[in-house]
Amino acid sequence: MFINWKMREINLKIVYYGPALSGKTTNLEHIHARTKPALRGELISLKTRGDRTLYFDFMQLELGRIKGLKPKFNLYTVPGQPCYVASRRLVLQGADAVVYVADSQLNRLKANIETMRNLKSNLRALGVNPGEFPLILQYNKRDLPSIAPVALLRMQLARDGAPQFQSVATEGVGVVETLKAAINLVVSRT
Ligand SMILES: Nc1nc2c(ncn2[C@@H]2O[C@H](COP(=O)(O)OP(=O)(O)OP(=O)(O)O)[C@@H](O)[C@H]2O)c(=O)[nH]1
Ligand SMILES: [Mg+2]
Repeated sequence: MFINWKMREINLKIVYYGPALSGKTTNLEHIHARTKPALRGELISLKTRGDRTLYFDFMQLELGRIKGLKPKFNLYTVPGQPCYVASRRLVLQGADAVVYVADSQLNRLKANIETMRNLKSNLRALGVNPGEFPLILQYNKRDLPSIAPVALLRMQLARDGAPQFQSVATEGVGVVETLKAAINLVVSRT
């Protein structure tokens, strides 16, 4: 969180985190396409040639007011590929909340668990207690055939009380609900 008193702006950071190809960038693309241009900035995507996130995606949303201040939500995605572990930590720095985008496919269960472990270790390295950090879970790709039951994903990934959503990011299902929950969580702690 960063407050610019001169501009009366409050900057809040929400990071979409998760394994490679889970749908993080797709979430931001949908949010960008659905938000009025007056309320949002450009979607900045730094991609590899194969359309994979190289460093991060970024967009800014302006919504409502908090205590007389204008909130600016800075949305980021991390690159999910294992080789970009250092970039994930950099992007995570200063986050006010994380949306964990899990890939529901059974053959990605291990990758989901590993990336959750990586998130927790990165939070600890940044001096944050993962047990108290605002976390929202999104179980994505619910349209695909070989997916894990939500109960299994919940058992492996979730923490008691963390908001959870099922989604099909390519169709925009569950995307806005997830973002709203993240915004609510961040605002309630501001
Ligand atoms: N069937 C299906 N495909 C999806 C869904 N969400 C995303 N995809 C597809 O999954 C692929 C990866 O999506 P991205 O949004 O680029 O994934 P990412 O998490 O940003 O990947 P990295 O940047 O490599 O970490 C793309 O081909 C998407 O179209 C979904 O809900 N259902
Ligand atoms: Mg991406």
